[in-house]
Amino acid sequence: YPTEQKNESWSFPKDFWWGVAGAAWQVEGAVKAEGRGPSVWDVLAHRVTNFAYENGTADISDNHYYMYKQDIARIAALGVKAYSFSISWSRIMPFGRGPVNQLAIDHYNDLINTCLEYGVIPMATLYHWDTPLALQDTYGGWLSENIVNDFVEYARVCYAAFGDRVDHWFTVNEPSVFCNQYPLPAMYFKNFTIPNIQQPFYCGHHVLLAHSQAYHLGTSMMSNSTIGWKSNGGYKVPLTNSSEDAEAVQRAWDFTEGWWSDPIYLTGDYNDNVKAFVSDFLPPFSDQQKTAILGSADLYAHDAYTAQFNYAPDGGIAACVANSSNPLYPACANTTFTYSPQDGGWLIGPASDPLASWLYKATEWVPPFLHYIKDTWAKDLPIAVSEFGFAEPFERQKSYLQDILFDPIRSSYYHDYMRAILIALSEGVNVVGCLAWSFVDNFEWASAYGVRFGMQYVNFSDPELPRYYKASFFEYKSAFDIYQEK
Ligand code: GBH
Repeated sequence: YPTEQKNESWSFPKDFWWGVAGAAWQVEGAVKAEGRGPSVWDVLAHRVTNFAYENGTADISDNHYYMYKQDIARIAALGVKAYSFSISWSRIMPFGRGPVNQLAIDHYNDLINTCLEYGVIPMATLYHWDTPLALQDTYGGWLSENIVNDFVEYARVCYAAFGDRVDHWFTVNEPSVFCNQYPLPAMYFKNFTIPNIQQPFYCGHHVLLAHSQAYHLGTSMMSNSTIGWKSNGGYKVPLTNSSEDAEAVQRAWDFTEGWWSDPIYLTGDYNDNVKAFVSDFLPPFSDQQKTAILGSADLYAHDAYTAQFNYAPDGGIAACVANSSNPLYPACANTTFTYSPQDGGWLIGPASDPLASWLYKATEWVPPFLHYIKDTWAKDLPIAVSEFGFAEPFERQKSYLQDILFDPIRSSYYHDYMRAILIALSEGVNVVGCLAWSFVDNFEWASAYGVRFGMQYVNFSDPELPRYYKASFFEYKSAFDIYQEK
C-alpha cells in the first residue's frame, strides 16, 4: 500500500465510542437454554421452507450465549471501546409478558459486568426483530396495540435490572425493516385480517407508541441514560436530475428514515406522504401521543451501510396509479443498487452476490448523508453510526481460509468509511460513535450463513466454533487509532 500522509486537521474526539455490534438472535444460539421462549424467527427458520438460505437455523450460530466471555475478551484485546448487543425479549420474558426469567437476567448481568471488567461500554438494544412467539400467536405481535404495554413492561424490567450499569439504550432496531416484514407467512402465523399492504403501517404505529413510552420510562428510571432507536436506509441519490426522480427520492426518504424520524424529531406526527397513505385505515395519533413521540430520542442513531439510486417508475406516477398501487407508496420510488455511469465507480461488493445485492461500498456518500441527517432531523442532537459493515462477495466464502481472513474489500470499506466520518466531523457534524457490524460472522436473517459480515471468521463446521480475526478488524482498528485524540 502507498504510505498515506496523516491529515492533521482530522480527529476522533476523546470520548468517541469506537465499537462493534451484534444482535441476540443472530449470535447467541442456545435457543432452548435456560428458559428462553421461542421467537417468530425460530418458526421462520424452522418451519418455512427456504425462508432462510439453505434452511439454516440460528439454534447454535456463534454460541455467543455461552462464549460471550471470550468474545468480549477478543474485542477488548483490540481496544474496542463499545459493544452494542441486543437483549432477547423471549429470554427475559419467555411468553413476552408475565413471568420474568431470572436465569436470563443473570446472563445479561454477567455479560454486562464482563464488558465493564474489560473497560468496554455496554450498549443494549431492547428489540432486534425477535418478537416473542407467544405475542405473535396471541394478538399478532406488532400488528396489535396490545404490544405497546407489553413492550413497555419488558423495557421496565430491563432498565430496572441493568440500568445501573448500562447508560446507552436503543429501543428498537430498524423498524422499517421489521415492519415491512409483515405479513408473516400465513400458513405458520395467524392471519390477522388486516390487508397485507396495511400491515407494515399498523406495526409502525405501535412501534412509535411503544418506543416513545419506553423512552420516557427510561428517562424517568435512569439518570445518566442516552436513549434512542436505530434508523436505517441509506443515502438516496436521484438517478437523473429530472424533477420526477427528485420526487422519487423524497418519497423514498419519507417511507424509510422519515416514517419514524419526522414524528420523533420534527412534529410528533407522520410526514405528509405517509399520512396521506395511512389516513384511510389508521387512527390519527392523539395530541397526547404526539407530544410523547416528539423528542423521544437523545440522539440520532443510524445503521448506515450504503447508498442507492432512486428514480420514478417508467411512465411516471400515472403508470404507478394505473397499476393500482398508491402513488405515494415507495413502490413509486424505484430503488436501484446497480452500477450506474454517474456513481463515481462504486466498488462492486456483495452486490454481485444475489444474497446481498443491496450493498455497495459507496463511502463517498457518507459525508453528505451525515449532513443530511443533521440538517433534516438531528439538528443539535448527537449522531451515531450505529451499524455499518460489509460482506465480501459470496464466492470468497467458499474459498481458502487465508483468502477469507484477508478480506481486502471489507478492509477498504472500513478504511474509507472511517475517513468519511472524519470528514463529516471536520465539517461540524457531531458524530459521537460508530459500531461496526459485525464482530463475528453470524446468522444473516434470510441469508443465514450464506452472507458473512464478520470482522472475525467463524468456522461453523467445527463444533468448537473457533473465531479468527480477519484483516478488516485490524484495518478498522488502525483507521481509528491513527486519528484518535489522545
Ligand atoms: C442490518 O440491517 C441489521 O440490523 C442486521 O441485523 C444485519 O445483520 C445487518 O444489517 C447486515 O445485513 O435485499 O433489497 O430487500 C441493514 C438494513 C435492510 C439491509 C434490509 C438489507 C434488504 C434489502 N437492511 N435490506 S433487499
